[in-house]
Amino acid sequence: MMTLAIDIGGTKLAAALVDNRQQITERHTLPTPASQTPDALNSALAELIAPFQGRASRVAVAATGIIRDGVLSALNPDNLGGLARYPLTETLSRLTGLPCLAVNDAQAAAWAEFRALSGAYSEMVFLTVSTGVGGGIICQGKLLTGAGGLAGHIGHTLADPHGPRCGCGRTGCVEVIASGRGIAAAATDELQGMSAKEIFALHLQGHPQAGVLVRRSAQAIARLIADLKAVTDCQCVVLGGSVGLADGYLSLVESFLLQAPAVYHTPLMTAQYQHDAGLSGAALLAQESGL
Ligand code: ADP
Ligand code: BMX
Repeated sequence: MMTLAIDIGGTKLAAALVDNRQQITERHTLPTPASQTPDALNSALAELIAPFQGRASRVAVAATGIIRDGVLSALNPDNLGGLARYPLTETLSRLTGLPCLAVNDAQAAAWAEFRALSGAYSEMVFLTVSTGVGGGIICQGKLLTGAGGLAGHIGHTLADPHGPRCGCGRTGCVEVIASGRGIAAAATDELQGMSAKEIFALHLQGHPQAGVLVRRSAQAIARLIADLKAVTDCQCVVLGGSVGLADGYLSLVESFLLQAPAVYHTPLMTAQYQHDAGLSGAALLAQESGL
């Protein structure tokens, strides 16, 4: 049975066919529409899934934002604005004629990565450092989604009370400092206007100012991991997202984490599904739910 898996991120949209053995047979990506309106997302989704029409028997979506009863609401409207209550599963069922399951992108990725660890751990956290900073928490082998879908939104815990204001309405969240958007927003002088990808590439070439921005991000993530260790006593943390997977980022986070007392240390790993963790996790959850 084929699943049409869709990943809606703040920067890119991805769709793929996933079979029951989690093999991804085809993948298409599109930029997330810059015009943050329901109509723009409707059109982008229609374009994204067009090549897959009639080729799957269910749809599984991993999406940035809080997902409650198949409805998407942005926690940080700067990342995916204009979508106070976007009817995600209803829209995709209408477009495809198929049943649809939707889950937060980082929660979905956490499930895929937990399954990939084949029962080695029962307590783990997945962390995506991407357009935003998202998370998925596995507790006693179960994915936490919370009463209303908010569980795991660890990018919106405090990194710096004197930091910049976050799009979610709070001040100094981890996301506003460590995310791709946060890295780009803090750039000054010749780095101003560059994306996190460009800044990261310069950091790898030894650019000192770019290095400061990347280390500021990695340090905020390391502090977050120490907090998560204290809250969940997780046996490992898995890192994903394009910043999280970038060359050398995990080792930087590790070096900052090692500066904390040993009780806060936990093994760090890169996502086995790499950039496909959200797609794979949504497909797995749909399969396991018997949709
Ligand atoms: P999404 O948030 O849509 O899931 P990504 O995981 O690709 O998408 O994250 C997008 C962010 O990652 C952007 O801020 C982008 O500039 C940054 N980025 C993309 N590629 C890289 C890279 N190779 N190295 C560092 N940052 C990257
Ligand atoms: C934000 C929030 C989370 C999401 C995280 C990573 C919105 C729109 N999104 O904290 O739900 O999991 O970003 O999202 O409020 P990504 O787009 O970076 O993958």
